[in-house]
Amino acid sequence: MKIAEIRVLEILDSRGRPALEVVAHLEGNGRSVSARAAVPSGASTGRHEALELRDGDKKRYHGGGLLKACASVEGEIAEALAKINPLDQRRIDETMIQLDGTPNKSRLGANAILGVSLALAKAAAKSAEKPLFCHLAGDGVSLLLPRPMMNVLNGGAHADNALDIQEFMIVPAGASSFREACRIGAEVFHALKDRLRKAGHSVNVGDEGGFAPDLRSSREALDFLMEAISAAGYRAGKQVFLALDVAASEILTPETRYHLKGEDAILTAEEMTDTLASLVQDYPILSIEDGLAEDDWAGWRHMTAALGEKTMLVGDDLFATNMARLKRGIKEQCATAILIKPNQIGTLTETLDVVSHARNCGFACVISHRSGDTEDTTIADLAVALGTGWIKTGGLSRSERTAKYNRLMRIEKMLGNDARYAGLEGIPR
Ligand code: 2PG
Ligand code: MG
Repeated sequence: MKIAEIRVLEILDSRGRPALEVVAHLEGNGRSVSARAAVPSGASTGRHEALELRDGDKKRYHGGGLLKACASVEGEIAEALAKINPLDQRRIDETMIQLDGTPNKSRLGANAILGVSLALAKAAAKSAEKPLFCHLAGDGVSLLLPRPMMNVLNGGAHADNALDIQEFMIVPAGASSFREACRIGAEVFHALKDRLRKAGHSVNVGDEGGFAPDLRSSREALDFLMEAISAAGYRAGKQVFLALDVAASEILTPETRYHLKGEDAILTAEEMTDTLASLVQDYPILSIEDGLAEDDWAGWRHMTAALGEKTMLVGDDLFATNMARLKRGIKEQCATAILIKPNQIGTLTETLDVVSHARNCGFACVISHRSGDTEDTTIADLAVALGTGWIKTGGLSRSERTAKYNRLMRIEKMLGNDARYAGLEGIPR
């Protein structure tokens, strides 16, 4: 088959901001297939991410328009890819990287490049008449349904409240299947709603579909989670675990201190580590993401030595799904896991390379959504295809979040007896 046409559209993401959607059409052998992919967008965006190109024209979408990125897709990119085999994903992605010519994809836009990369991958899967997760899974890779990290309390840049920590997540690792994990997650979510409401708190949801009550301290938030887990009839630390995304780059002061406004504290990296260590001591927290800021390598080294055996330490802004940063982290013993967001780097091939390098070095990989997301479910297929065992894709409300959970339940059903849920594998009990 060959690439017949690449089209693009400005659609809306879950926050009502423009998102880029690419539709790729392939033709050949008397057949034609087409597939679409949408590119999500962050709020707590790291400094080392590839560049999301926005127009800056205040007259459209308050500057957030994507006409320049759209022009990249239908102009230069479509032209450069016209003769390339649509099944050769590496060549497609390398061609776009070279065409862009900048280290952070700022000329054509990482959003433009990723949209094309993913739409062509999905079209290639269709042309092979395979679901995306089968097409992306290499031979001999065992398909694994990931443990979901469900963000049920939203704070930080994702909510209009005083919670310093951006994400408080529940992880139903003790479930027997992904479908059961979703049921447990939803039951705890509703038990949490009930308890928050009874305590007089708002039960409106934040950007990622978790509640966003005006709680002040991390411990208060964690206590609500512990109560909700037991009120729903589950045992914390046996069936349901907790995870945090501190998103610490967002609370860094110019003096390289961490400002916990809700708790009225300004901490050094060592003090932050002690604070997190005491939370790990008191609650069944199996993972902490971005416990320190994106360029605090010395702090990360210390935190990893102090906490790396007790809980998974995930680098999000720290690594930005970037191979060079990951290699530095591995060399300097910073973090034990990496968050994988395809739009932080801008092509599928680079995303896959980072996952494969991380795993070869013993790092865990958590496939992740963005806070501004769409109904696109590519990351669900990616998590199964790569068998990473972890996905982070929001709370148990808002369709852009549940779309990923629903896709994973459909995949599990499709796999039947071959479906395997990551469950408690590798989790200290
Ligand atoms: C994060 C993400 C997703 P954002 O920090 O991990 O939860 O947030 O997309 O705003 O960067
Ligand atoms: Mg994060």
